[in-house]
Amino acid sequence: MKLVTATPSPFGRKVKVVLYETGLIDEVEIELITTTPFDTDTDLASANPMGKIPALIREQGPALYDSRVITRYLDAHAGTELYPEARIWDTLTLEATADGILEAALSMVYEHRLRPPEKVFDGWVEAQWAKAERAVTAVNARWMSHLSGPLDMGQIAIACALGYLDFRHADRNWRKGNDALDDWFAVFAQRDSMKATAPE
Ligand SMILES: N[C@@H](CCC(=O)N[C@@H](CS)C(=O)NCC(=O)O)C(=O)O
Repeated sequence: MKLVTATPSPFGRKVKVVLYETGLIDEVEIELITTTPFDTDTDLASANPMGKIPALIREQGPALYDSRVITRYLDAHAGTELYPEARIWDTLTLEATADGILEAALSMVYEHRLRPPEKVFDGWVEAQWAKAERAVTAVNARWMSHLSGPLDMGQIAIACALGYLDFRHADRNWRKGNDALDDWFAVFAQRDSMKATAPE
């Protein structure tokens, strides 16, 4: 199998963390590419018509995307329990919350990086940050007991989302007022899978 991704991609990081946590890391070749909505990598586009990373190219069957499909596939392939049946709806909702944080945080980056400076819409950037901030506050208020339970995909996704906020939006200081989540992340970030996949 081949994973098409980029080192700074937080969606790609979720998949790489799963590869480490499931022990599949040596079964998957990792191809690093650069792609943007204005300059889509052609190999990537033939795997994922949306031109987004990550994509997982398999020996048989169509390429898989997006990251949530790939992580669920890898969990099933490895026979692990990152999507435990007993708490599946909580796990999926927490994963969706993390992906929502990432979508908002990434669109803030794109607004500055991809638009001509005179067309950057500060109101849009602030509205996206409001979404991310609300979600982080909600996780701190409502999800700490889930985060403290056995490892699952909700935890991995939230850790990758917080890592991305540190990487791209450190000045926004998501930790302010979210002490429990800050403490949890400090421990989770020490996992080998997280250290091996830190964005550069
Ligand atoms: N929902 C997708 C989001 C993937 C995504 O937005 N990836 C970004 C990089 S982190 C990308 O490929 N951007 C290029 C583009 O949108 O053309 C997933 O979970 O895989």
